[in-house]
Order: sequence, then C-alpha cells, then structure tokens
Amino acid sequence: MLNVERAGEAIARVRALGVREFCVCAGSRNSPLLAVLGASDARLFSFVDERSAAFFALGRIKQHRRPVAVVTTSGTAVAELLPATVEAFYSDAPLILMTADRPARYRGTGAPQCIDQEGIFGTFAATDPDAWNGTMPLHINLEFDEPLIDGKPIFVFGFSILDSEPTRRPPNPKSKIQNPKFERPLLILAALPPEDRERVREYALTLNAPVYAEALSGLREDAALEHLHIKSGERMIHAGSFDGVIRIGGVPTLRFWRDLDESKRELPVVSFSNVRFTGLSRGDVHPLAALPRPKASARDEEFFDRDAAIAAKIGRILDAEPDSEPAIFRELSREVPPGSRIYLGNSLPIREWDLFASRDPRGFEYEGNRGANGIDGQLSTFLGWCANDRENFAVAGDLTALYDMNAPWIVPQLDAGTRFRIVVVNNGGGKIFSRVASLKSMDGDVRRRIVENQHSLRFGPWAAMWNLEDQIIERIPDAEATRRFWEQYDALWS
Ligand SMILES: Cc1ncc(C[n+]2csc(CCOP(=O)(O)OP(=O)(O)O)c2C)c(N)n1
Repeated sequence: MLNVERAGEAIARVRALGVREFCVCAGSRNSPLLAVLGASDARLFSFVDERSAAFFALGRIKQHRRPVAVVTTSGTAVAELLPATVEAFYSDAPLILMTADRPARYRGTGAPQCIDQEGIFGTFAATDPDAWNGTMPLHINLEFDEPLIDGKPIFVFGFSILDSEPTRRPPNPKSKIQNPKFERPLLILAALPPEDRERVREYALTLNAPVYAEALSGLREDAALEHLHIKSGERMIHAGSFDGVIRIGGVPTLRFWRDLDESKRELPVVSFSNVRFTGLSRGDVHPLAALPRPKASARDEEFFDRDAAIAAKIGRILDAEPDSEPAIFRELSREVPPGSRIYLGNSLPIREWDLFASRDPRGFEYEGNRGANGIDGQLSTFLGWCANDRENFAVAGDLTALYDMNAPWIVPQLDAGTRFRIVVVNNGGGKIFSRVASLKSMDGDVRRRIVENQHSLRFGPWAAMWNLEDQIIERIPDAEATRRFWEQYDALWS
C-alpha cells in the first residue's frame, strides 16, 4: 500500500476516535501525513517545537474535551513529546501521538533521525488503537519507506532534503576486519575526534582515492589531502565509477550515504569508526584502531579535472550572487577568525557549509549533534561546548534558533572570558523543505505554512532580551538570489 494511503487510513482512524484538530510538526519522514492533512478539512496548527505542540494540544483537549493529535517526524522530535504525554497521562487526557518512523529494518543501525520509537513512551501511552480507553495518551507509530510519496529519488540543492536516516546497531567485535581491496574506492570521512586525524590522513594519502570529507571530520580543509578532495560537492560522486566505499568516522550526513541503502545497494561498503553505528541497514563497523594499511589506487585524472572545473564554476556563481544563502556560507567561512571553533546546526547549515565553505586551511575545529540529527537543543549544546581559550561560533537556521530561544539563560554562568557568536541564517522558515518533491502536490500556501513554517520574524529583539546584541548575528539571505544560485548550480549537473 502506498505511504499516502496508509497515512490517509491512519488519519481516518484517529478522526473516527473523535479527533478534529491536528498539531503538526513538519519533517520529511511525516510528509505523507502532512500531504493528507494539508488536503483535508481538519483544523491544523503548525509548530516548530514538538514539546510545545504537545502541550498546546493538551490545552485544546482541556478546552474542547475531545482528543487532539500531534503529528511529528522521526527522531528526537518524538522524544520531545514525552513531557506533555506524562502530564496527559496523569490527567487522563486523550492526547494522540502520531509519529513517523523509518522502516523497522533500520532499527539499531544509528542512521540519522532513526531512534527506537516503538513503545518509547512506556507506560504513559497506549499503543493499540483498538484497545484504547480514550482517557490516556495513544501512540501510533507509522513506518514510511522511501520513496515517501512519488517514487523518485529526491535530489535537491545537491544534497538530501530528507531529515531522517537509518538506525543503530552495536559494533560486532567478532566481525572479521576487512582490508578493503577495491580498485576504484571512494573514501568518505565523517566526524572524527582530533586524535584520530593524523592516522586517517596517512590512510587517505596511501589510498590515493577521491576523498569526500565532511566538515566534522576536521580534514575537509586539510592541506595535505588537497589533491584528493572532491571539491564540487557530493553530486560529483555520481560522476565517478567507484567499485567500493570506505567510510571512516561517524555516520555521514551526505545523501549518497542513504543511496547506499537504496539505489546503490550493490556497492560494497566498509566502515571504520569508533561510533558503534553503521547508519546503514547493512554491513559492520570495524574499530578505527583496526584501520589497516590500504592498497594504493590509481589516480583518475579525468575525475579530478571535472571536479575542479565544476568547483571553479560554482565559485563564479557564488561571486555573481553574493546575497544568496550559499554565498553567505562561503563568506562566513572567510570571516570567522582562524583557529575558531565552529558548531554547525542541522538542516541546511551543515550541508551548505560542507558544500560552499572556503577550503583554505584555517585551523577550524568543528562540532555538531549528529547522533539523531534533531533541530532541538542546538544552541544549548553549542553553549555547553564553548571553550574559554578560543572563539566559538554557532551557525544555525532560524527555526533551529527558535526551537532553543531560552538557551542564552546559561551565558552568565559560563567561564569568564568565554567568547562566542551565534549566527542565525534567517531564511524565513525550514527552507530545506522548499523543494521536497514529495510535497509538490500540496497546495503551495499550505506547504509553506505547515511544512516550511514560513515566517517574517527577526532575531534582533531576542538578542536584545538577553543583552547579546554583539554575540547574536542575524544574516538574511536574499531569496531571489538564492533561487538564481540554485538554478545555475543545478544546470551544472544536467
Ligand atoms: C526535533 C526535530 N524536529 C523536526 C525535525 C525535522 N526538520 C529537519 S530540518 C527542519 C527545518 C529546519 O529549519 P531551519 O532551522 O530554519 O533551517 P533551514 O532548513 O532553513 O536551513 C525540520 C523541522 C528535526 N530534524 N528535529
């Protein structure tokens, strides 16, 4: 059965239980539910913060004395429902939690935004609608596989617009450590602790294969690896003829990692990481300590020439569109003082930084919450990570910042002399969703309102409230310039 049909059934089911109002919190995993609801006559309230949505739903239940549903995407979005669920449980309130999930085969693999959601509310929520007594929370967890709606792989902006990925699985210490013997390998470097970087650099140099290095690897701007880096972005990977993938570090962010579970299932993957999770529904993770001496591969000059040519063209488009969002990311990477520590928020920041930040080696140290990929708690994590001996920068989207508005509370308690800046790239909503193919069929206004949560809020008064006008910097990309940028960018690959 199609996802939208299953979503329609689930919504009809809860409507039959008396639900008239839905508090929706968008993600891409719950897009089938959003598509159905957007085309329905149900009353919809759209939220950024799931915790707030669930408490609001509780208020509606108290007002109208009938069940209200909260609809979320996967991952920490689900966990954010717990406080209101506990409150509802102890006040006999029929709060209905409709949570989108990835297919069960991903459970335990550590894939982004895939957590163990089944039964996550424990005794605080019933899970069987047929046996539900109508006086306590009810959790309906819905697995949606890809394609979420229309069956085509979704490529937007050169990276995934999908916010969820597979689950986690403990490493298998007994699994035989493979020394990958690929002829034409691709090396993907994801989050790495500083102490492992030297070894990984040596490995990459000997392997001599194209390297896709994410910022959190700490090797994206590494001068010694400059001749191996793929610089035009992850779409270039599709232009290569790789016969295997070697991943080192945490679960990668790039869309291609998801393709390895979908359109590229036949491509062998070997992972070395101290993170226990494969982030894929296949394969094992070998400890980084077991990184073998690689076999050198022959350099594919044609591949690197094409990559360099496209990267140069991207640079020229960025020069021509300085007010576009990608150009703002490049500019930020040039403005931040060398040696700074940079926290990259989820959604577009982590992706646009990987794609467009300058590759000049400037000694940046990167961090980010890449365990479950939520947009919640980002500024709080950043402030907890701020060190007092260097400058600290966070780069976050506007909804991500809105989600954590009270994070600055802790600032007066940080070590004296802690220097930080929070850069909010305010593009007026969750713009990662602006080109989600599966949502195209929805009415444009509905999509902007309930999926992107489009807004015209400004962050100056928030900065003033906390007395942080110098530390909170708002950058507002020009939407038209951004559109023009992506149009030209897409044309490079056609
Ligand atoms: C807790 C949580 N809820 C929902 C999501 C789904 N989600 C992924 S990206 C995104 C939008 C983020 O918007 P913003 O911070 O403004 O960044 P932009 O996409 O504009 O870069 C949402 C809601 C999530 N990842 N985590």
